[in-house]
Amino acid sequence: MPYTSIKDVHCMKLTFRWFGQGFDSVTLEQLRQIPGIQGIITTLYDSKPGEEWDAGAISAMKEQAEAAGLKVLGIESLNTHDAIKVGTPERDEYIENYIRTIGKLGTAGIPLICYNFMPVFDWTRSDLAKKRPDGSTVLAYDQNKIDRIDPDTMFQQMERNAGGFQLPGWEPERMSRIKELFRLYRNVTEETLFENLVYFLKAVMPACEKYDVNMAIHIDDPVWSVFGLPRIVTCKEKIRRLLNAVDNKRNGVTLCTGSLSSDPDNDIPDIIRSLGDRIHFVHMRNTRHTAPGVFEEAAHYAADGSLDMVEIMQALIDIGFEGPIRPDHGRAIWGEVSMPGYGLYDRALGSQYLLGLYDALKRKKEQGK
Ligand code: DNO
Repeated sequence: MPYTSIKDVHCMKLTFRWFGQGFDSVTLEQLRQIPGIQGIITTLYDSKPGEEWDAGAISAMKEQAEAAGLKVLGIESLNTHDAIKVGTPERDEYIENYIRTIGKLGTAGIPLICYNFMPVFDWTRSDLAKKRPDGSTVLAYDQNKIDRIDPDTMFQQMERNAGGFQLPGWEPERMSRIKELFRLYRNVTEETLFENLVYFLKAVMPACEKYDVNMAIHIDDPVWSVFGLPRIVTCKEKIRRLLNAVDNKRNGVTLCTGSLSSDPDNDIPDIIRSLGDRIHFVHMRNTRHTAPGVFEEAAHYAADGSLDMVEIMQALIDIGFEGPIRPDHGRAIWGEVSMPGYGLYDRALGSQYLLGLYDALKRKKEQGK
């Protein structure tokens, strides 16, 4: 039988998150050597939520990636200002900045924006380096621990344990105003947060259409209220409600398997099939569940955690997903020092497992099996 190349089988685009020079312990040159990588997902890490991005900085970011042989396939994150989430009168000014940034990203040919709409905090963990029996460490969440501390203490703990790296979504200047932020969100219920998100999305959709940019909201992490703050992107019904409220294909989702899996009742393959072409970006990782509200991250390999990674990949193939996908948080292994969750080694291992699943399942599908 003649040798047939599997090259053309890849259409889902393998990417890696990269925080930018000076912020990331991993280099573009290292990323480029990962088999199958097509591009990076990056950001202007020192920009502040609400700020309009500079066109020159966007081009420099692109040129730097391209010089290393990689494309910028998306932004993670372009954060929304608290005024937009709370719905204060200044929100329109910040939305205008966001719209202008969308225009600049679209003009630069960057087609995707991943963002979240969680009040005060981005993702939350109770432990940034939980030791496993094999000596590796992982990010972990234990609701019992969270219940015993206040937000200020949690931030201080996270900062102390981050190994000198600035954690994504945990900007020190915002965290120093934690009490003020909590006051700001005092009257924000799930319903007002949802309405403010719809208001924001309706305002940015025309720019997304004009400049061919997809908005992909990240799943809340974890998918329940932490410190009494509302959460609205948590399960199939709530995501569908959001997509229907702004029924434009540009309004889509970052399907994050790890965040969704914080609630084992979320049937991820079913959610993927239900969202279909409104999934613009995928974060793939595996988690291990020990008790309700208690989980830790695992290697991408299915048997290392609780998620059926094979079925999840099958669902992505079934909906014909061809967008960017990235291995999400890895374990810290082999003595690597990096931003918690974002070392090179374990994400590189995980990425090859994901490509293996993809190639095998895709070929089977094409052969009608
Ligand atoms: C954590 C990430 C999040 C994500 C944001 C998107 O590792 O998945 O920080 O980038 O929620 O805005």
